[in-house]
Amino acid sequence: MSERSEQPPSTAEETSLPSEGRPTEAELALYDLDYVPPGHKSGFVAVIGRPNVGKSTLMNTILGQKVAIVSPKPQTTRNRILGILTRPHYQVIFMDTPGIHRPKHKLGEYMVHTATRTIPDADVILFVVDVSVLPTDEDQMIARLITRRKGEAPVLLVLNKMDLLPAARVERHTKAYWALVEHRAWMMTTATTGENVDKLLDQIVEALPEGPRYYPGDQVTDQTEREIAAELIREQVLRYTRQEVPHSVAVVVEEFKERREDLIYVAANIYVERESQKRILIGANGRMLRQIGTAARQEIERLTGSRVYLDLWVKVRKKWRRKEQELRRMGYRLR
Ligand SMILES: Nc1nc2c(ncn2[C@@H]2O[C@H](COP(=O)(O)OP(=O)(O)O)[C@@H](O)[C@H]2O)c(=O)[nH]1
Ligand SMILES: [Mg+2]
Repeated sequence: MSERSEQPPSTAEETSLPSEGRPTEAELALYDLDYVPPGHKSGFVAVIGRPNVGKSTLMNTILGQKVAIVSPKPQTTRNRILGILTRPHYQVIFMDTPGIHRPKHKLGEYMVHTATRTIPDADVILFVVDVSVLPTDEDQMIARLITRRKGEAPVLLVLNKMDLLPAARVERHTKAYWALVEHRAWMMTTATTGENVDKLLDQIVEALPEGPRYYPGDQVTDQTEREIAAELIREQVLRYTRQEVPHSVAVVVEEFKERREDLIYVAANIYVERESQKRILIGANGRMLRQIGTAARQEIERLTGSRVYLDLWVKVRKKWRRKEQELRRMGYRLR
């Protein structure tokens, strides 16, 4: 915080004086796309890796807020999500991506395509792996994709989940990952606690080219409030359901509007592929849906800073993950 907050103005009148509470030069400059200090660095950082290694957690930790939802289930992230970090002398634009894997349906294909096409757009590639286990064939596949990339974007290797790596395996595992792909630098991190994440950020900024500020300083993501709300609902569905249900779920926010000054009305459909999944989601006497609804509402209230009325409906769309047209309706379109 600034010093101003330590010395509250003595009267209400003072607060309205133009000299009080005015942003400093440096603060103003953050929001001014045309003002770029000499040596300003910026660029797009593709966060790639196989499912569940901690890509979204890492981005959220760096940004200091939840921009992408996270869950212990693989394939949580479905779209490319921007996370923007603006500081006086740099702007890092993270592109969080779905995990690269061997797709089994149209949704999977869409996800892998979304992830791989960030590679040529990137100024820096963050290749995130789970260092607590040895490289898998998916890691190898991603390493090949990176090696074959066109252009010069440097690769930073992130050995995440260091907290789960037993000391006796440190050498063997790190060597295996170092050998996987040519990289400019590497860092061992624990994304959940933030261990070494600041050092990784230094490496990222170091690797960025000089460039303009692409987004205003107060913009943290490219998702709309509606899209984030839909994701927060899906996050709770992932949290409370098991087995095949999580992957069969899509959430679409149909309405998002301020009913009163202090109340936002949100209506959303949760789509599943089968009647049996719908029954699971609703639960005995509607208990499951209430649980999901309450938790999601609290998350949306945190996001908006307002009270929220959440109206949730569960609907069946047979095999939506396999149909192009249905994917588009659920909001999964290449952008
Ligand atoms: N122990 C541990 N768990 C982590 C770490 N980073 C992420 N996770 C967990 O791994 C799971 C997958 O994380 P997520 O960010 O969704 O992975 P993504 O699929 O690569 O985006 C979640 O349960 C996270 O809490 C870490 O450094 N250590
Ligand atoms: Mg993710």
